[in-house]
Amino acid sequence: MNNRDVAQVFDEIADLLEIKGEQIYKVLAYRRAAESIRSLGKDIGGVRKEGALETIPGVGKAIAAKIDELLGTGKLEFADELKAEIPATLVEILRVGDVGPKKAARFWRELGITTLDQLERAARNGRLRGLSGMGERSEARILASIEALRRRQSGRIPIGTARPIAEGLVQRLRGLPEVTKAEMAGSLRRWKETIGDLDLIVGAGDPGAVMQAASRFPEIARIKGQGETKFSAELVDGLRVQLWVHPPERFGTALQYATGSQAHNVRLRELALDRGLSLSEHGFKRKDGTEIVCAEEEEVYQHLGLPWIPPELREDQGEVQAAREGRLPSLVSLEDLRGELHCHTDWSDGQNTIEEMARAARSAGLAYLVISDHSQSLGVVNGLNVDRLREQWSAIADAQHRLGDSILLLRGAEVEIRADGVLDYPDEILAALDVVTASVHTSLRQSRERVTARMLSAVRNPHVDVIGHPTGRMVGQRDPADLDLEAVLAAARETGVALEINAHPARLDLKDAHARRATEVGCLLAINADIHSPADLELRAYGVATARRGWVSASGVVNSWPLDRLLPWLAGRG
Ligand code: DGT
Ligand code: CA
Ligand code: ZN
Repeated sequence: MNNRDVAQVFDEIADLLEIKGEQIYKVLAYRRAAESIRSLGKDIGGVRKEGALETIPGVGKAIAAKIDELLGTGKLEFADELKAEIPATLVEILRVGDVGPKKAARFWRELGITTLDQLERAARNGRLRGLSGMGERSEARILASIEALRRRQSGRIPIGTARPIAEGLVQRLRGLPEVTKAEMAGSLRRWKETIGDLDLIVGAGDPGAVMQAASRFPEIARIKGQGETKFSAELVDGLRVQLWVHPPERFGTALQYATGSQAHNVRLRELALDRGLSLSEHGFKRKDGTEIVCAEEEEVYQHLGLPWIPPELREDQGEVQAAREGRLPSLVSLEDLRGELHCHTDWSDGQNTIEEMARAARSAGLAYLVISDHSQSLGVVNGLNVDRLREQWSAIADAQHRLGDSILLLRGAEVEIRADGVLDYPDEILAALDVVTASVHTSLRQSRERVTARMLSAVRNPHVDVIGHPTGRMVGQRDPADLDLEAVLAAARETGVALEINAHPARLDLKDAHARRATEVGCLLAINADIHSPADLELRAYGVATARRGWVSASGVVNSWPLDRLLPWLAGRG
């Protein structure tokens, strides 16, 4: 045990005592001891041998005995007793940046919170702000700290964080004179929902020069390693980057290799071997030692007798077999989307007016936009009661009048499926809406039976057209509701309700595997960005990628349909 380890034990004791509500002078005694041990400047083991522990400032008889026990046995009974008395999981809460022992104690005593998950749920449901001295802002800070903690623990970051950073780096790389091509590779290019490290790949004649230049990018904090074709670094925000540099004439094999997935690459190497070739990131080698180099990735697949396989499919989930048999799906693309069915405005928790959102949607090339603010029971987001909803209809008509026929506005709502399964508006209101999206935002932790029954009642409601973010999961932060998804899919197929792929990178719900299953079952889907501001329209790319990872074609996505197909579909529903 070194000085820091010992100091940490005393800090932990202080935390536990403070959570326990012990006299503050006792708490401070342990903190002071921890502090002076940390700044001691010589090895505490040596001080103990000299019998001089009590000469350390803040260390009296009692604490000296504890240091002695700790260094002698590696354990401290007093600390173990405290841990037995106070829920051990509370210490986990202390690792959240914005929560000290005082707050942890209050969460425990006043709200019964003992775990990180419970704290997060309480913060999301707005329960923390009920405590005196806490407000919405401190609640939001705690949520952000929990996210940061989870990120540190899992070592993976959401794709919504990773891609913008990677895009910036790719632009910088493309600006270098030596560079002919620069692309994302790895899980970034396959659009996995979380990213371990950023793989970037460059085609350049002089790899050394590129690595030199890249090492001076302001985003790069330190170089972790450098080889002939690879360079790894840590960014200032702690993310890791792998930069692959290959000569332009070998860029195709290198890009294919670096894109992965590893399991997909293994399949390709097997196919190559069947043809007497060995495949590496540098190229193909024939048995006689001669090489085939590929500048383009398509050529790699061609040499294996395959059509090019989109990166989103490269997970060894049957894509190589499908490619061999000529039955790769024709995947939905961003250009296929003709409308957004999920738009919030400043009538509820959106940031912009109906007209501003409509103009933004039109600029993004959309032909229709469904205004779908929250319904009345969601007070925290200013959900609309029936009177305000009716008022909104005239506002939509006014906006439509000003916009002319350049984009069609439809009347919608994101209607809460209440805890008992009842929808948040009466039937005659639902019937008057063009598009009804039913979603669950609260009571997600109900039993499997209840939450499934609740979802099924929405799917079977004849007025419901779309189920919003069906499982309620938040990537890396909140588990999905305990839904019987197969039952929901079967019912959705039967009633023709579309299931949303919510494109927000914090949600991606349905996720890739669920989207694939939904497509296999024959359900309709909708890809919506759940927009709260014009900038959110860009998030549609994450939803499209999730759909593509789920082997989804445009024909099964209702908002890829032109109006002359969408409107009859809507009219044919309740
Ligand atoms: P990540 O970073 O965990 O989100 O996932 P990836 O897929 O980006 O994986 P990563 O960064 O370990 O490696 C990037 C690519 O490099 C991977 O997709 C395929 C290739 N690769 C890495 N190691 C191996 C390997 O041992 N064998 C093969 N065939 N490919 C590999
Ligand atoms: Ca990676
Ligand atoms: Zn929404």
